[in-house]
Amino acid sequence: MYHITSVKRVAGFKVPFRWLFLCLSVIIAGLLLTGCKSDGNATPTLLPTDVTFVSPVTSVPTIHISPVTPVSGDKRGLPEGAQQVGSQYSGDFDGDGQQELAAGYKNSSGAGGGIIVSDILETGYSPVWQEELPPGLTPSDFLMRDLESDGLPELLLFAENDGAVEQHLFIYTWTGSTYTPLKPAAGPLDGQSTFLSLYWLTMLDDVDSNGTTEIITFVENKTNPETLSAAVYEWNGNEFHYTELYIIPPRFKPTGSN
Ligand SMILES: [Ca+2]
Ligand SMILES: [Ca+2]
Ligand SMILES: [Ca+2]
Repeated sequence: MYHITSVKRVAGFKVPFRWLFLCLSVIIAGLLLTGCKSDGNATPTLLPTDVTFVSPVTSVPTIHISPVTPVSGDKRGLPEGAQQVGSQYSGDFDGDGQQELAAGYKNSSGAGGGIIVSDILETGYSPVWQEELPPGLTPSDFLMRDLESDGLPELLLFAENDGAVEQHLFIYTWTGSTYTPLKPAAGPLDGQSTFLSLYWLTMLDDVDSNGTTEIITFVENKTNPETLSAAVYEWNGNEFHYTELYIIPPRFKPTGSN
C-alpha cells in the first residue's frame, strides 16, 4: 500500500529493451535470493516498478496544524518580495501554547530562498526563525510532517540545483530552543547535510507499512553507473539511519545524462 498523493517527474527517460530485460532479471534474482528482511520475520518490501516519486504522504500521524487564515494587509509572513513555495502551515509547532506560521519561499529573483517561521500576533507575523538555502539551490516544495512521531512537526524543504539533477530534501526539527537540521546517518549519504537524490525527488513513504515514514533517495550505482540505486533511511528513534532491509529496483538515469 503506497500513499502517493502527488507526483513530480523530474525528467523523462527511456529504457533500452536489453537493459530492461537485464534489470528485470536482476530484480527477480534478487527477490529469490534475498526475499526477506534481515530480522527473518518480516515480509519483503518491493516498490512497484512504475513507482512514482512523491513529496506529500498521507500515512504519517496527524498533527494539529491547519491552513493559514491571512492577517489582513500583511505579507502572510513571507520576506519582502518573496514567493510562497508549497503549502503554508499554522499551529503550535514548538508546544509552547502559542501559534506559529511556517512557509517556504523563493526569493524575489525566482532563485534561492528558504524557510521562515513567525509568531502569529494580533498585529501580524513576527519572524522568529529563518533559514536560507546554500547558493545555487532553489526551493521546489515545502511541507510539514511529524516524521519522528513525537507530536511536533518537522519542516521539510525540497530544493533543486540548476538543471534539476540534484534533488535535495532539507529537514529541520524543533530541539527545544531552535530548529536543527536532521541529517542522513551512514550509508551513501553519510556526512551530507541533506537527503540528496539524483534526478528524482526524494521520496517519503512507509515502505514497510509499520506506521513510520522512511526517506528514499536515489544515488549512483557504483557497479553500474547507468543506473541509480535506492537508499532507504529509517527513523530508529534517534536519527534517520541507512538501512539495506528493503529491495527496490534500480532506476536508469534519464537519457542524455552522464
Ligand atoms: Ca508555539
Ligand atoms: Ca517531530
Ligand atoms: Ca516504515
